[in-house]
Amino acid sequence: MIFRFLQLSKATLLAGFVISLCMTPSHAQDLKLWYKQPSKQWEDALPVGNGSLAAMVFGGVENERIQFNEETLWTGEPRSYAHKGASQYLAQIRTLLNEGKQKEAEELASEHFMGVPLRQMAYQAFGDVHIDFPEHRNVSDYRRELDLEKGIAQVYYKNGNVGFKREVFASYPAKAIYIKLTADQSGKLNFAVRMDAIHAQKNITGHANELTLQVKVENGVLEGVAKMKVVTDGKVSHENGKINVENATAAILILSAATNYVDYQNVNGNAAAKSAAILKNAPPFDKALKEHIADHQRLFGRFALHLPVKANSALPTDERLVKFKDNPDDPAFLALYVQYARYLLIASSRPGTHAANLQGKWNHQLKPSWDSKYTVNINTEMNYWPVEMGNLPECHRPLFAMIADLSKTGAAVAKEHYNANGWLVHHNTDVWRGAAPINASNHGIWVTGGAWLSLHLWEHYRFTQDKTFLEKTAYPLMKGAAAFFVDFLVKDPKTGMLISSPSNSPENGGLVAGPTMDHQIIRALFKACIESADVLKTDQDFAAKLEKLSSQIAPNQVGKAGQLQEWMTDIDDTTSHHRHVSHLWGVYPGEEITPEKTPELIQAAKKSLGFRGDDGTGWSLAWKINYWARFLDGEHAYTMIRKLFNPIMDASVKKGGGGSYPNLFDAHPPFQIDGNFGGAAGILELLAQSHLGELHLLPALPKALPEGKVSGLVARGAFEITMEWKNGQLQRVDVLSKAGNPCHVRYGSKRVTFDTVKGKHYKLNADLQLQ
Ligand code: FUC
Repeated sequence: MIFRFLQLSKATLLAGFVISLCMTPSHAQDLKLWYKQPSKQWEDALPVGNGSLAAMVFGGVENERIQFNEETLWTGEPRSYAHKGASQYLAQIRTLLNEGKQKEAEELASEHFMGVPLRQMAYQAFGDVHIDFPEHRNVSDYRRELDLEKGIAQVYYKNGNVGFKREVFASYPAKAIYIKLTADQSGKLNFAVRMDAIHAQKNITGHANELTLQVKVENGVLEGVAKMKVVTDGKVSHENGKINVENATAAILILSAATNYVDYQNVNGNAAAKSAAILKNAPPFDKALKEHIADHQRLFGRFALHLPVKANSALPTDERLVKFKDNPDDPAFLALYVQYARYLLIASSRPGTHAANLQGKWNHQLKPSWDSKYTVNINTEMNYWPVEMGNLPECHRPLFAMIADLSKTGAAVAKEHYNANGWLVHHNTDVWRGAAPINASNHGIWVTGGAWLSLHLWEHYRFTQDKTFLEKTAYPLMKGAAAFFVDFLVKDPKTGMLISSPSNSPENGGLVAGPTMDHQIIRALFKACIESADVLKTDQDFAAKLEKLSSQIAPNQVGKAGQLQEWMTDIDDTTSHHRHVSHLWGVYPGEEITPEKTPELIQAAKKSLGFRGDDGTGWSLAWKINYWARFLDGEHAYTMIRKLFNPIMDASVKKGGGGSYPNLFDAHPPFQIDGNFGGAAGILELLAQSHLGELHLLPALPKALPEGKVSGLVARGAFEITMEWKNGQLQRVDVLSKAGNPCHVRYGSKRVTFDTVKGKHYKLNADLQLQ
């Protein structure tokens, strides 16, 4: 059957095209990733996303591949991972640890204390859109790019003397992915489009101008339906699940995808109906594009970072990345990296969607590394490190929704495993909100995942000063997380201090009593609850109880090598280069160890980090940037940034340290998105820090960034900073007070304090004098 769709005006289509094709790559400060060749591997392709849908655009010439995901397609089914009766073994495990019998404790825990099943479930690839252009064999002027400001991936080239353009975006308002194909000469666009998937259970059908892909996961109850509609001025025919378009000037493909997942307890959704409704309601391209750009810019445009453009800044992104290794004189590249992280947050974590997982939402495999789930002993939290400073507070919300779910599943685990009130999460979770210990007792029994996550609620309050949020959302969840530790903390027979046992210093040293990191996190959570109770004028008794317990928790200790001890006993291996440096949590993201307040502990923390060395996986490098920023050592932080930008051009190389792929995705290796976010947060920490109640401007500016300008950078207390620096010196700063709090500003040894009125700007000169 043949259809003709004549809704598109050729004149309009051609007008936009010519302008874009003339764009040259000379606008080096443009916030674009761009390349002169198509992707050779997945890690070259360019990501788009609207929070729930994600896609990777390869930009191939004869075959365009758009690999896509929908965030709720996971293996498994609703279940509680709690191990019935586990709490009967708690006392025995503790006793074995106290007696120094770690192996026996781990064995007992393996048998009776681990989650059921032992492993959590995996995030799944959904499908691929393939667009074939068999005539395109004589190609010149190729360019593909990702425009971070507009949120659009584009491909341009000429085939013979005809110019072709593709635009791809994932719209949050329309809930769909739009692909527009255009030729700059009338009727020259010919292609075939089809869908496919790597799932064993799949079904592809077509009808008129629509294609449907149904998939079902191998191990589990979830199924997905993706639909695509083709709208064109060309001739459309359908054969065997493939749509052919001939003699067109433009074509628009609209893609929707959905699953039967409703929430972690309910899988009774209707994937086909949801997917069809999205397509039915999808606005026409021009309207969708306009709404998409407006929606994207409302978030993206709040923050700007200008760092100088140098010779290498004009290069394509992959060449720029390679050049940076030996000649890092390309400050604008850091600005691009920060903005890319903001782009990726907007694309993977929007209100109403799930939190960004280990790969954000971008996954092309059925067995992705670590199942592309949520590892909460660093990785998931790191995803959200730049969200508040980067002025994207609403992108934090999916994490809060996940915490709310976990407070329920985690309460069952608190009861079943520890006979305790409140809730906790161990080191991982998945779409089913698993909270029990998984994988192995030597690292799966780690009790402070929920506590750390809860501190994100507190941070959101500190940055926004939103008291309603504190009262209704944050405090009840934080209180539940703290209540667990009121019951769980136990007296160490050797020191008489309260300790966290059994637990683990993430993935290092096995099951232990009293890892330093746990104590830092628990103290921070208690402090946050005490301060919240004070703000909300509530729960004074509970706050007093936390205050008392906090003072009894085992303190940070300095060991014989001058290091900050990772455990209760002084057994740190100073030759270990382990990727986790968990015991420095109190330096970042915590704040109990600071150069001013605890100089001895800062020295010890530096010693520990020195022993661990500068190498590591992607996220480990990113964490170290933040550590050095908090040590106020911009030079060392910059060394770590260079390492994070280490070019890894071939993604099949999985050995060696971390770095960045050609599409600037973080390489653990393999791809893990946490490093993108942690790295961006680290760069922002060089420009401003606000965790100690004052706006500390340019606290750790490296020599490599002597000048720049930032605007819309958010600080705790709800202040928005716009500032400029030159020759490594602050020139001027404008502080917007969003909540009317008193403002304390610090620059070097200068300090100033002034009262503010909500909504007013305060301008200060380089001497911090109000102008
Ligand atoms: C933790 C880390 C690994 C990896 C995984 C997802 O287990 O130790 O390096 O990042 O999470």
